Amino acid sequence: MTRDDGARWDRSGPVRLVDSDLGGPVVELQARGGRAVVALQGAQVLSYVPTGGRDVLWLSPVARLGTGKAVRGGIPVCWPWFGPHPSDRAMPAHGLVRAVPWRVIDRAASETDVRVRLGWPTIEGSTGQSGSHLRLHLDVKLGDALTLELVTTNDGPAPVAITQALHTYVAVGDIGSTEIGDLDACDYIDQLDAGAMKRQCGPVRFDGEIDRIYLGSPPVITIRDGSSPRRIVVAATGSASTVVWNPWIEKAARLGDVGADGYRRFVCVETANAGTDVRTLAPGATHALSATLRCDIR
Ligand code: TA6
Repeated sequence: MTRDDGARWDRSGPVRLVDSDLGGPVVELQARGGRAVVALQGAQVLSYVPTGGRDVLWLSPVARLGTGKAVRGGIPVCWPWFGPHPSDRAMPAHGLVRAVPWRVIDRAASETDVRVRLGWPTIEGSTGQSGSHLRLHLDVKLGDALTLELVTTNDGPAPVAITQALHTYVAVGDIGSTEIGDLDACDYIDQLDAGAMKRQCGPVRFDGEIDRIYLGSPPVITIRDGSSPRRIVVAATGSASTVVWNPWIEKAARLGDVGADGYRRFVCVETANAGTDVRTLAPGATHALSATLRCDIR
């Protein structure tokens, strides 16, 4: 297997490019702290299994690469807009890069961790914002935790505003006994109530569809899975908003790729620049959005 730059990939090393059984090429990362799988399509992390534990990420039971559609699950990259396009409803939800093949730019391995850098193949014009020239790469680093850093650089002559998210599908034993305590007293935009601004009171618990953009959210959020001792910690940088979503029964049925009771097996906790947390990059400026996932009590 050769990389885009022609260098030969070894098939046994800690960073391997292989053809997955999902129908497309993936990068497999192996380190002392666990293993992860990143699809070239969308630079989408599909799996993260800490050593001695189980997958931190939920993946659709009907996930397929190469269909032209984004895969549901793992950590989709929503960029350069989150949700519907701000002005053009003909544009796809969650931006333009989830279903396109990214290029492997670099990889590295040390005693403690491994890393792969994937870049977006085209720069100018494809961001849905006329005349913009944005450069994008994603670093995926696996050590004792999994860190994703999504870096945008404005190579154009004018300021460009973006919204974005690392749309993490956190695997849980049962959504009904899952709670998130760190968002208490945070304001949120309720996407299910015409964008009404509301305030969180107490832990976030789930007994129906939830689709909220929390503003001013804390940098570290813990998901407590009541059905097991497991705690998943999501730590953010470059973000001042967190999206929490679960489709519940009816929306999951409409989506068609969640599976029979799949809605009970995940909660999306998305490290974002969304809602009013818009990031404007001046010419030559760079913005990095990062999420680190760690599993406490495996
Ligand atoms: O992150 C929440 C959300 O914006 C929901 O409104 C729902 O649409 C979800 O993303 C999944 O979007 P997708 O385009 O992947 O089906």
